[in-house]
Amino acid sequence: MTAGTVWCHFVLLLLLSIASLWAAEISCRNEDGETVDWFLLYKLPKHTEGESAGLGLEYMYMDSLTHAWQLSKYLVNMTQGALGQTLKQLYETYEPKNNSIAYAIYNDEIPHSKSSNWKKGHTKGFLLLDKSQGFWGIHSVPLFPPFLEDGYAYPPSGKPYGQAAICITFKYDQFTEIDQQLLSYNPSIYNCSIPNIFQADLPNLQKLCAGSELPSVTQRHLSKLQSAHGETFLHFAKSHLFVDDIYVAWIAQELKTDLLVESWQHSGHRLPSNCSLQYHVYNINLIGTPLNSTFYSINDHSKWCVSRIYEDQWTCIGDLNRAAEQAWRSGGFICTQNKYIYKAFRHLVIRYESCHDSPTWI
Ligand SMILES: *[C@@H]1O[C@H](CO)[C@@H](O)[C@H](O)[C@H]1NC(C)=O
Ligand SMILES: *[C@@H]1O[C@H](CO)[C@@H](O)[C@H](O)[C@H]1NC(C)=O
Ligand SMILES: *[C@@H]1O[C@H](CO)[C@@H](O)[C@H](O)[C@H]1NC(C)=O
Ligand SMILES: *[C@@H]1O[C@H](CO)[C@@H](O)[C@H](O)[C@H]1NC(C)=O
Ligand SMILES: *[C@H]1O[C@@H](CO)[C@H](O)[C@@H](O)[C@@H]1NC(C)=O
Repeated sequence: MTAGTVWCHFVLLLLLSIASLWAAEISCRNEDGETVDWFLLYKLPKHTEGESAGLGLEYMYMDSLTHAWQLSKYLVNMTQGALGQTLKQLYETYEPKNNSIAYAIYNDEIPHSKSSNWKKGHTKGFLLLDKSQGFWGIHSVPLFPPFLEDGYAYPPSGKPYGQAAICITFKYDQFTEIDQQLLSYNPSIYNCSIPNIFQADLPNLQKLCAGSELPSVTQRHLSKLQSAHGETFLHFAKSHLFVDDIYVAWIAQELKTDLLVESWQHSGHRLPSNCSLQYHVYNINLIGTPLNSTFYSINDHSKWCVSRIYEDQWTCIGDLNRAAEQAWRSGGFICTQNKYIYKAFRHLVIRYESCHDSPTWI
C-alpha cells in the first residue's frame, strides 16, 4: 500500500467510527433510520371520503427536516417506517441487562390485557434513554407498543380510526423534567427498566416502574422542555385532582388562544364547543388531507388541537378527549409554536362547530 492509500483507509475508518457513534445515539429516527430532532405521524382512518377504503395502515409523516406532510411509502406496521426505526432501538438494539439504559412503555390499554385502571392516566407513550440522551413518544394507539419480548408490531384495533404520534429527541437533563410531568400523569407502565444509576434523576419513573408508593401530586404542572436541537415545547400535565376539561379550563386560557380540537367523540358525554371563558374551544368535525381525501372526526382517535388564529401558531398533541368523564383522568399535552407543525395541522381543518351549533367552514 502506498502512503496515500493508507491515509485513505485511515480517513475512511475515522469517518466510519464517527458515523457509528452518531448512529448509536438514542434518538427519534426518520424513515431512512437517520436521527431526527422530532417527527410526527398521522395514521389515516381506514375509511376516508374520495378514496377507496385503505388498509387502515397508511400514514402521513413529517419531521424536523422535511417540514410538511408526505404520504409514507411504508405502512405503520412495518419496521422500516419512522415508528419502527425508532422503536428498533428498543426491540433490537437494547440489551435487557444493560444497566446504562432506561426505558418505559405505558398505555391505558395494555397489550394482552382486558382490564384498564381508571385511577391511572388516560395516556399512551414510550421513552428510551441513556445518560446522554433519548426520546419520548406520545401517541393515541391502543395496545401499543408491544412488550419488549414480542418485538415491533401494530395492533389490529389501531387500524379503523385515525391515530397520531409525536416523537421528540431530548438531551438527558430534560428527562428529570419529564419525570416530574409523568408523576402527574400516573401512567399505566407495563414494561420498563429504570436501573439504579437513574434513581437520583428519575425518582418518579423508577417508582412508577416498580409499582411502589408515589409522592403526592399537584393538580397540574406546566413545564418548558427543549429538544436536543433546541426546539421549545410546552408540556401540560394534569393529575386526577384537576377535575375539568383540560382544553377549556387550562390550555386555551394559558396559551391565550382559541383552540380547534380534534379528539375521539364516541365515548361517554361528548362536550360541545365552549365559548364560556375568554378563549374559546371548538370541536373540529371534518378533516381534509393534503392528498385531497377527507374524513369525519368521528373516524379519528387522535387527540390534538391548533390555534384558530394563524398568528398564534400553537399546536398541541396529547392524551385527552373532549368528553365529560375525562375531567377526572390524568394526562397531558405537548405544545409547540413551530410554524411548519402549525401549518401542517391547521391546514387539515375543513370544518368546526361554532358555539351556536351551526358548522363553521374554513
Ligand atoms: C402489514 O399489514 C399488511 C396488511 O394487513 C400485511 O399484508 C403485511 O404483511 C403486514 N406487514 C408486517 C410487517 O406485519
Ligand atoms: C449499554 O448501553 C450503552 C449506552 O447506550 C452502550 O454504550 C453499551 O454498548 C451497551 N452495552 C451493552 C452490553 O449492550
Ligand atoms: C365551558 O367549560 C367550562 C370549563 O370546563 C365550564 O365551566 C362551563 O360550564 C362550560 N360551558 C358550557 C356552556 O358548557
Ligand atoms: C389537491 O387538489 C388541489 C386543488 O384542486 C391540487 O392543486 C393538488 O394538486 C391536489 N393534490 C393531490 C395530491 O392530488
Ligand atoms: C418486559 O421487560 C423486559 C426487560 O426489561 C423483561 O425481561 C420482561 O420480562 C418484561 N415483560 C413483562 C411481561 O413484564
